[in-house]
Amino acid sequence: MGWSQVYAEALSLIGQVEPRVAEATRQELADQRSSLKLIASENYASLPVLAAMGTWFSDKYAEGTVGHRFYAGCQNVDTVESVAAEHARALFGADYAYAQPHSGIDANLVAYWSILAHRVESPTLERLGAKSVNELSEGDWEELRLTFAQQRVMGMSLDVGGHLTHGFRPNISGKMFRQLSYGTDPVTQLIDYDKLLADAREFKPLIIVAGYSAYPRRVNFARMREIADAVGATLFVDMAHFAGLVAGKVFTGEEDPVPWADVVATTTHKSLRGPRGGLVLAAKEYAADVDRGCPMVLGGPLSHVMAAKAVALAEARQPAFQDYARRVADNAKVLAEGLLKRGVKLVTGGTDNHIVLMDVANFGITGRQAESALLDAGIVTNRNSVPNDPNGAWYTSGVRIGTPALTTRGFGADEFDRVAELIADVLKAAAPADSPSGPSKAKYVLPDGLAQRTKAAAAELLDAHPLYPELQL
Ligand code: DSN
Repeated sequence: MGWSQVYAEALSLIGQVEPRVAEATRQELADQRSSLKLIASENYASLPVLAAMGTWFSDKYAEGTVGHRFYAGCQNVDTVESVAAEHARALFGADYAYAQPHSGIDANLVAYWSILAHRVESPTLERLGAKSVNELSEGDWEELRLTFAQQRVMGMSLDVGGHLTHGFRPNISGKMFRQLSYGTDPVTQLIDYDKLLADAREFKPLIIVAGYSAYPRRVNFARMREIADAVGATLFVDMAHFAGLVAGKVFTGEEDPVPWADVVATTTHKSLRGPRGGLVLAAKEYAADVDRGCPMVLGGPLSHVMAAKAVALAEARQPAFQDYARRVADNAKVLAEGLLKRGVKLVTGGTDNHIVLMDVANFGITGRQAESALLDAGIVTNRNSVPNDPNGAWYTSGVRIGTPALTTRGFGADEFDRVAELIADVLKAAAPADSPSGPSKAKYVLPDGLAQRTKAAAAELLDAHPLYPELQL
């Protein structure tokens, strides 16, 4: 029985219970097949990874850790969690790996609470001669809670590509910590490490967070380590976006966060090309506290997803993954150069990771209009603010794109140059629609036929690189 029959049978079974879900699942495949997926944080997991997620492991509770569960009968969950952690340790050269986080935000919460436990809770318990928080008097507990609330974190500014979970108010990290952002140089738009060090000396953070979700450049983690050491901070790296480039040995030496950071968190579904989920890597001193992630901040582990993480991490240890990661970075450069030569302005003037951040203001449209016009033309992206964005975080002046997904489909330099041409043509032709109060910031107009012509051109590229060719669905 081939993959087609397996999935056809599965969809038929689903359809017998809820046809709308079966139909939406089929349609999602059709939509993903027929559009240029350029969302920098998305990818296509392999069929073995997808298959590993759809099993009866979903039915098992397994709170606790390998060999130390709060439920009986977890021997098979122990196997998949151990295998996932074993692959993660080997792939990234980490002392310790924790495969339970359900998402990137969850992984970051595990990281924060492991650091708070290690740096704040443990010394307090030791000072008071207590073995656990349950032994503290009401007064000591209250004092410890207030001490948690006084801790400080420094993270990259949202305006220049940081992430909400790096201490910003809409996320719980901003409510847990006092936060100070670090930014980029106004001219080069690159991280200003000297200013970061000077600010860190003043602010004295417990934690410095390195990592980004919309910064198209590499980070020098050795320099981040020096800065953290200079102020006594723990270095936490959120590599959710670029984990695939670390796994694939594109980022090595000072650009590989794992040897420099105390704790590293990631998602598994972006450039790493695994199932939707999270992972935490830690230096030995933090391992025991990371292990307390469930039930500290996580619900029971999703064992079916841990099984899929194990499969994806095994794939990422194959030589072919290093080739993939190199192509992701090479393709991003081609995409950036293709856009630049066609008059599209890019934040930082280019890229050296998998992200390209376009500033569309000079076309007289907002990021939101650009995102919608591109979608109309079969190109899926997401709008994103650019440094000092006059249009704010909702309309924005930027559009973020990336190469991981289309590289998985087999796109190379020629295809990405053509993609750049299609994008540039749409951006140049798009214009704000009129609204009763003047030019709209959301609605746009495109010349007749352009969206259809772009879709047809995209279809030529996509048809030459089919998605899941094994599936005749
Ligand atoms: N949603 C992820 C991204 O698109 O970068 C980050 O949370």
